[in-house]
Parts: sequence; structure tokens; C-alpha cells
Amino acid sequence: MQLKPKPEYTFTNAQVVEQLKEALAAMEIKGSNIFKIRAYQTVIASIEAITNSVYDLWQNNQLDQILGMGEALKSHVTELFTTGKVTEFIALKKDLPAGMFALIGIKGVGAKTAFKLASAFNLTDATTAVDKVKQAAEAGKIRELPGFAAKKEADILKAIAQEKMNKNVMPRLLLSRAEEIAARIIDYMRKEPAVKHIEALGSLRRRAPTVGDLDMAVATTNPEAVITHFLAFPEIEEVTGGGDKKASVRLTTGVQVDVRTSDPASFGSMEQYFSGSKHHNVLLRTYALERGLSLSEYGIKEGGTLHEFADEHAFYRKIGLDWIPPELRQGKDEIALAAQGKLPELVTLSDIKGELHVHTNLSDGENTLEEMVRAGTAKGYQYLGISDHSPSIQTRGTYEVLGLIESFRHKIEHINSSQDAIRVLFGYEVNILVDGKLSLPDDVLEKLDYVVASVHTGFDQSRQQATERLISAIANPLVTVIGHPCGRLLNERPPLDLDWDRVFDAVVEHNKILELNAQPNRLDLPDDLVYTAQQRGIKFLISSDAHSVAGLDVITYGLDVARRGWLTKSQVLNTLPKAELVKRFVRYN
Ligand code: DGT
Ligand code: CA
Ligand code: CA
Ligand code: ZN
Repeated sequence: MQLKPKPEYTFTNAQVVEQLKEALAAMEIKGSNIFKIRAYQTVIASIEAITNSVYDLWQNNQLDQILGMGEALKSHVTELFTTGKVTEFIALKKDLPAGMFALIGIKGVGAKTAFKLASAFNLTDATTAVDKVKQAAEAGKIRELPGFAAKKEADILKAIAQEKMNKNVMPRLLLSRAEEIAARIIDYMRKEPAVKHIEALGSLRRRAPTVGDLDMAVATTNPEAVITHFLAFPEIEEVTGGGDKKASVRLTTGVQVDVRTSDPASFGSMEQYFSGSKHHNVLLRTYALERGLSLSEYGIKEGGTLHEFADEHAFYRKIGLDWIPPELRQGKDEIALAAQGKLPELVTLSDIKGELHVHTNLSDGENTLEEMVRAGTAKGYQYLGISDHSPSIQTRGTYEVLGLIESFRHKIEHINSSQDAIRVLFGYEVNILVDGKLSLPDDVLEKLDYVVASVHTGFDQSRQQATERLISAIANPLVTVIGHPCGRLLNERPPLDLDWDRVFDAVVEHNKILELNAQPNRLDLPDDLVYTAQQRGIKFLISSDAHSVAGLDVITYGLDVARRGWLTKSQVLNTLPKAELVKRFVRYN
């Protein structure tokens, strides 16, 4: 088998289309040959319609599957994937104002309009072009251009506003939300007897912290019945694409869903392909090609034969690999490890024996201490650490705070002496103040079993300040664990700007623990940083940070992050059995 040299530029279909559209616009302005223009239009439409990636097709010498793809375009695509650019496209665009290409995406703005606007307002910078056109429209300057009218100006303004809204309204879904929606689809789809098996693939199956769109896969021998049934799902707002065997829709919530069907005999291949990640699949394809195997969503081609796989485990086995858990399909070294039988044994929910970060109604929780303990017991936990937000020393004074601590300890001791199932531990979640000091003095912290130190304010610090701040908390001997270390709120607040190298150094030096906070809008520490931290020997506590009895259940999302961070049981300290955990965390026994 003839292999292409190792490619270095994996453009997505959308990026390829963007390149082609820009070249097309340039050709339209320059009045290029009409057949050439038509060929580009055909190829663009064709790429927009397919589900395969152009990059994969190119790798597999299958560019012919794209309608209208002639020899010249093939060589442009090859140049793009091997060098990252297309010389002819650059030459075409060279003497045109760069800003025009940023305008073409706006609804109702074609190449000619974009060119006129960019020339009239001297838009040489693509990044500011749209904003400048918007300002010009608002100032009534567009209607003054020859060939433009007030109506056209108003349309452009409206289209720009719409575009900005589209970009803002649909942030990526939290994993927890995506899971709820997928569960409703699965429930609904199971009512159709032709659905033999249904599963969510893509980023949801890989348990990514946020999900762009849902990819549902159905095993069936009757795809028409499955698709017909799906299109009657009550939450569908608009059908955006599809055919007999697949469908793409937008739900009333704005969420995009792709449904694909496969014969049960080849379901494993489809499952593998659409689980991604793209990066993992690209590396897997290369690995397989080097062994004379060509992968697709339909199976594995060997010589002239297509092998089908009902089961994904068998698919990986055919390539000579252990089955790779979806959370690990990231394009790190999972393929090499799977080949050697050396994938890590990832921590699972059943390994979790309790946790140390829950709140009660003594701070901002909804339930009492007793209710939280009962709920923990019902989950089979051997221990539960209560870490309410600490009372304020400023408003209450040291004497009163010490009194609160003493009376809470009595309550906990009462619970601990009245039953054996669960051991209750007493900690506080204290604030790491902007200067790195903690919100309670050491002589108060000493009274607790353990201390969770977290940042809750002052997120706009410089990298230097924020790093020093965290390090001084880590260096405090009374701090046990750093709560939600990066401080991000998904779709809401970016993480603290930290020098993680230095932070991890400090964690190692002071033998501290990092929290893996399972709140679905936190998922903090993020999985890529968990991966780096664990490689440096850092241990974790997975916490629900529950503020109610029901809140304990989000611990599962923490396990998702842990697994995506490659954590094994021994790297997660709340997998320890009670006796060992008590020995490690209870100051007063
Ligand atoms: P998302 O939806 O942005 O959260 O991320 P994914 O990973 O779900 O991506 P999506 O929905 O575009 O595609 C689902 C999976 O299908 C993806 O993880 C791998 C596979 N897939 C889709 N397009 C391509 C492609 O162009 N090349 C390869 N190798 N795989 C693809
Ligand atoms: Ca997806
Ligand atoms: Ca998708
Ligand atoms: Zn908390």
C-alpha cells in the first residue's frame, strides 16, 4: 500500500470550504472562467453536504467521492493539507482588500457587494472589517454608495446583528444538559421497535465537559422506520439535513442533533467512527494504514475485503489494539499504550468510598447536617466530610467562631458515636483572599480535621499575582486541598490566569491535594490539567461540592473528568477505605 507522507495540516471541512469560498469570491470579482466558477460552487456544495471529512477522503485517496472535484482542485487540496496553504488562492486574493473576505459570510452579501464595501471603506484588515461596515451602516454611509440604497443598508445591519447573536446564543452545552437531552431522545426512540440499540456518540460519549452537538447512532435493519419516527420527535424545530438513513435537526432549544443509522452487523464500526475524537481517529487511521488496514464508518478494509464489526471491541482488536475507553480517545499516546496492553485502569464510580466537600444549611446548603449524612449513608459512603463556607471572623469575632466550631464538633461526634456506617469529618471551605491569605487565622483552622481552600473572589488578577496567591495558600501547612483550583465557570467565567507549572511545583513540594470539583458548570480542575498534574504525582479528591442531598449525585461528572485526566484509583484519595482515610485526614480522633 502506497502511503502519503505524514501530513501536518488537518483542516476541518468548514475550513476547507472557507478557503474555497474565498478563492471563489476572488474569481467572481476577477471574472474568471464561468466553468471554473461552477466547478468551485459544485465542490463547495458537495463538501457542505457530506459527513466524511475531506481530510480523511484525501488521506484515503478518495477525493473522487466529492462531486465536481477535478484534477486542479485535487492538487489544491493536496497542497493545502501538506503545506497549509494554496499558492494559487493566495495569488488570486493578493490585490483584493483582505476585509472583503470577512464580509462574505454575512447573509445577503455576495462577492461583488463585499468587494464594493471593502473598497469604499478601505477594509484591509479582515478582523475589523465587519465592525467597520456596521459602523458605516449605522452612520448612514452605505446608502450613499453607488448601487446601494437605504433598504440594502438596513438589511446588512440586520444580518450583522443576527450573525453576532448566532455566535452568542448557542454556547456549547454543559455535559449534564447534553446528557438530559440525549436521555429524552433515547427514551422516545426506544418506542420504535425498529430501534435495536441506540447510543449517544461524539463528545458526549467521550464525556467532554461541553458538547457542541449530539450524535445519536441507531442499530437497525429498518432505517426508514427509525428516521421517520425520529422526525416526529416533539422537540424538533427544524430539519436541517439528512436522507433515508440519517437526519440532522435543530431542537426548539437550539440544540443540533445528528442521527445516523447502521445495520447491527456493522454498528461497532459506526460507533467507533462517530465517537471521535477527530484527532484520535486521524491517528488511529494512520496507525491502521501502516498495517495495511483502511478504516471507515462501515468497517475495516483489508486488501479488497471489507470486515464488518457489530462490536467496537472487535474493531479495535482487528487493528491489534486493546479497546480504548472513549474518555481516553484524545490523540495522546492511547494508541501506543493500547498496542502494548498498557492502558491505565481508570478510576470508576464504584471505587468512590465517600467525599470531603459538601455544604449544609449552616452555610449556603439547603439540607441539614443530619439529612446530608443520611443521604451519604444511602449512597453507601463510608465517610462524608462537611466543608461549609467558614463563618466570617470579621463579623463574628474569634470567640464566637470558636464557639460555633465547638458546638458543630459536638453534633458530629454525636453522629459518629451513634452509628458505624459512616464517619463524618469536619472541615471548612475557606476563601483564599486576593493576597493569598486565608479567610480564617491558623489558630482557628487548627480546630478542624481538614481545610478546603478556594478562590471565590478577585478573578481579574495578573498571572503573576494569581500564581503567587495560590502558591501562598498551598504553602500554608493547615491547608489540605485546593478547591476548584482554576475558578472557571463554563460559559460564564474564564479560568484564573495561572502559571500551572509553578502551581504544580508548589503542590508537590508541600504535599497538597487538588480538588476535582464535579459541579457541571465547574469541572475544575479541567481534564487536560488533571492529566499534567497526575503525571507529576499529584493526587486528587473528587468532590460533588453538593449544596443539597440531590447535589451529591453530580459526583459522576467528576469521575468523567478524572477519567479524561487518565486517573487511576490510586490517584484519587476518596477511593481509600474508611480507616486509611481517617488516618490521613482526621486531626482529632
Ligand atoms: P462537538 O460536537 O463539537 O462537541 O464534538 P464531537 O467530537 O462530537 O464532533 P462532531 O459532532 O463534529 O463529530 C462527531 C464525531 O464524528 C467526531 O468526534 C469524530 C467523527 N467525525 C466527524 N467528522 C469527522 C471528520 O471530519 N474526520 C474524522 N476522522 N472524524 C470525524
Ligand atoms: Ca458532536
Ligand atoms: Ca455532529
Ligand atoms: Zn464549595
